[in-house]
Amino acid sequence: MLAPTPAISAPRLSILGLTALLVCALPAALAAQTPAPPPQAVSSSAHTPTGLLLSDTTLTLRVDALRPDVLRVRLYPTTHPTQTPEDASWAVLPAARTARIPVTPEPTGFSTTSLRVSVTPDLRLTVSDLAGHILQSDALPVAWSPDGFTVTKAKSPVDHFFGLGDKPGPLDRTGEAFTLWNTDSFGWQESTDPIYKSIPFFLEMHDGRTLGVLFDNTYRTFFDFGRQRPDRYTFSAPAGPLDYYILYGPDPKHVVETYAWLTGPTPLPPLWAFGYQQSRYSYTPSAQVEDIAARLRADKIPADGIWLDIDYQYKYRPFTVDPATFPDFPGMVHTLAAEHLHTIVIADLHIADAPNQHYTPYDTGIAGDQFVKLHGQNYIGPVWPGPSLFPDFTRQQTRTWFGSLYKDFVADGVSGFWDDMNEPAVFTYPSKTMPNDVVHRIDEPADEGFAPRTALHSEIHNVYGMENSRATQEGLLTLQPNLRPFVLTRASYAGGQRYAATWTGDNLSTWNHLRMTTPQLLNLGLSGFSLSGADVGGFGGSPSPGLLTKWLMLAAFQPIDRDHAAKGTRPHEPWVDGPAQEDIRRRYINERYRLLPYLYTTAEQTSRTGIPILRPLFLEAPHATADNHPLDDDAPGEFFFGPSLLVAESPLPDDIAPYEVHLPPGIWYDYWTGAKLDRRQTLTTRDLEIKNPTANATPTLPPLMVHPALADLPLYVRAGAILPMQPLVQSTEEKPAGPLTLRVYLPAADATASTSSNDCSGDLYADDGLTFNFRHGDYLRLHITCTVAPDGALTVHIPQREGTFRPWWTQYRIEAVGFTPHTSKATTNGHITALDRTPLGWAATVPDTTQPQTITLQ
Ligand code: NBV
Repeated sequence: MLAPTPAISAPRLSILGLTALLVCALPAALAAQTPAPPPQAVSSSAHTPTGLLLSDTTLTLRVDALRPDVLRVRLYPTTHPTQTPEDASWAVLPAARTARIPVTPEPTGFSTTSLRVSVTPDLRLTVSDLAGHILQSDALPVAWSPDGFTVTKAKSPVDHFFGLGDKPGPLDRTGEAFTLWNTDSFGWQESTDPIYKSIPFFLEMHDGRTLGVLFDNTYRTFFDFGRQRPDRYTFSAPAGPLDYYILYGPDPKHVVETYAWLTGPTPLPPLWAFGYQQSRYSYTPSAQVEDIAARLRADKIPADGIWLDIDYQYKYRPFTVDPATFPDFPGMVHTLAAEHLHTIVIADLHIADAPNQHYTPYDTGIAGDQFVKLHGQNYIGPVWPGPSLFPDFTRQQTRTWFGSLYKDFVADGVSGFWDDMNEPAVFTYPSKTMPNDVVHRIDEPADEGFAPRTALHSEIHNVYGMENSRATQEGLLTLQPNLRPFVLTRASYAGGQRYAATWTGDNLSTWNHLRMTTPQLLNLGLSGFSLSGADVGGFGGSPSPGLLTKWLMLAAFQPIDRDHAAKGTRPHEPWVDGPAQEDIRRRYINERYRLLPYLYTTAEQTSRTGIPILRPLFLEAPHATADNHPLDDDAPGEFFFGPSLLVAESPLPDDIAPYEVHLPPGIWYDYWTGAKLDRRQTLTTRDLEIKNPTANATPTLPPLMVHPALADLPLYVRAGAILPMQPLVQSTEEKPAGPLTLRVYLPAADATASTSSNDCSGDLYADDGLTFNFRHGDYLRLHITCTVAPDGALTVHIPQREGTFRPWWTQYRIEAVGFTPHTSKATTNGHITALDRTPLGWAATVPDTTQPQTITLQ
């Protein structure tokens, strides 16, 4: 790890409760920097109503409780007792950043109703829960020098780390070190670091208790989770604020929810964003785009979007269309729309340096002085259009101008926008970005806390891409206030999930890259970015038929499902390898479309709670192992798609050998066959082991062994889940023909089952899929529950609807999996219907009365 030169730990003397602190012996370097105060002049009032504030001659520590389970820690040079650094953030929402609660003072710190904080005389911080478990503690005082600072925390051998966005490598980041500096990284590999995004948020899981840390510093930062020393972890920066937030669980899901409280959740995108997306660098001319659309429809590959990459533009100039290759651009967009396909276009941020050429982005940008500067002039760097200028996105005014550039595309009917190259990538080597001394201006809304000032690129670099996507989103909201924008960004920072979806950049067509998508998308979800995907089939290189098929299968269960490929690679569309491969690929895309009500319901929950769509096993089952290690460490190919569906890809997808599937304890069903798997014994045995390590009454259940064929992807559903599903459509704009299915996976009916096995419920959310009308009540939400009687009868309760939205269905089809009928009849509101046999179980179709309904299958 390239840590900043550290290491001055000024000896300090302070005890909470004392109002006067002694002046320390300052190391020469720091003493030279800091004006020496008169002896005994520095004082601290230690306790504050919301935390503590401790100063000595060199440093001031401030800890505030934002909520009982959220702390903010700041440390800064003591230049003047009342002088505090700028209290500002691009990541943290103003309301969360400024939230405070009263705390209870304690001799060495304070407590809240969840946490106890204590500080040693040398300003080392320890955070415990109220039962006395140490959750986090500084192993060393902060090392602070003119070259930066390092925070060093104690790490135990059973600590596990997650987060930091889509950095390559395993899901569990223990033993690794990372640099955060947004970097264009074509063809990155497992060991490549940094890549495109900087999300300085991580979760630390220790013996079943989870904490989150957001280190809100936009400079090039460093994280070491035990690589240098297995008993320590560190985070550091060369400059900028030492400002971090501690989020306590103990449940990891609670930490993720709290992170959404702090930085905002991923908003609900338009429904079409969950459809299959077809992309390529580049479909051109427009006739080829129309051919692709026609083939998708002819081959009955459900799809919702076609993406245009940089070649549709005139001379690669953003916000232009090449009239030679796209002579009737609006006409083409309308042709696609008639096929229920959305057009999504790339619009990079770099503005061609093209004076006197009627290039509006340049002309208006120059007129409004919208670009970043170097040595007093507009900075010009080479990118796709040649010499280019770079908008000054940390100015609200510049974002407004940039956002207005989308006007013509919006008028043409373009639905979504793709912000690429926004690290920012510049064709200058070796930095691949603009110089660190480029000058940005900060002029942000007052509640974000920034004083209007200039800032060097070294401070702004990591937020530049996020602010670009913010400009895009804000622009679209201004142009179409009631339409949900869809923006895809490559670079971002913590909190960037508020503005855009993301993808993992330029991956490669290799089996290893397919494998890496799982930990990447899981860590992105844990880091706030729920709406994410990886280029399906791999961007660089040409996938073999089997690899492309597997990739399309897996991506059907990822939040964004976009097939994309680089120039010069072989075609990637689902039909390219003949009917046998295409059939498999279509089958999985079809399944995604059948599951859209489940996916959309999950996404809507994400937009309120921050719990991601794609979830590691430990998020749903944090105590699935005897020693509380995350089950994911045993099952690297597995993940939850929403709350109830578990995808079990092979840990080595190119290997045709059998592999182990580790299911969290409980009853599970095979999604494809409806077969029931009882894994409850695992919990019982492990419980016994924890309580009495010598007890060995029942052997622990071994993992399942599976050996799927190329066309099979093992999927499991937890007992008690209700999956809302719909008839197959070719696009999300098509009205499904038939009932809404509520597929009920029967819970255990026996008394010995654990409570979670007995829980039987599911959610359903629907709205118009496009507008913000849901904010005014125009949505439908149901929390459906079910029970199994001792005689095996299944009763499903559909409660009173929430919201005014009238959905497409008029009937429910209750499909019971794991159910044995006695009379083969269903009763609802006094009406009796016959059950019919389905491939997975038994079903009854009943009208949706729009009123509360109780349906009993027996
Ligand atoms: O715009 C072209 C590509 C794009 O297809 C890809 O998805 C981006 O990650 N872009 C990078 C620029 C050039 C890549 C070689």
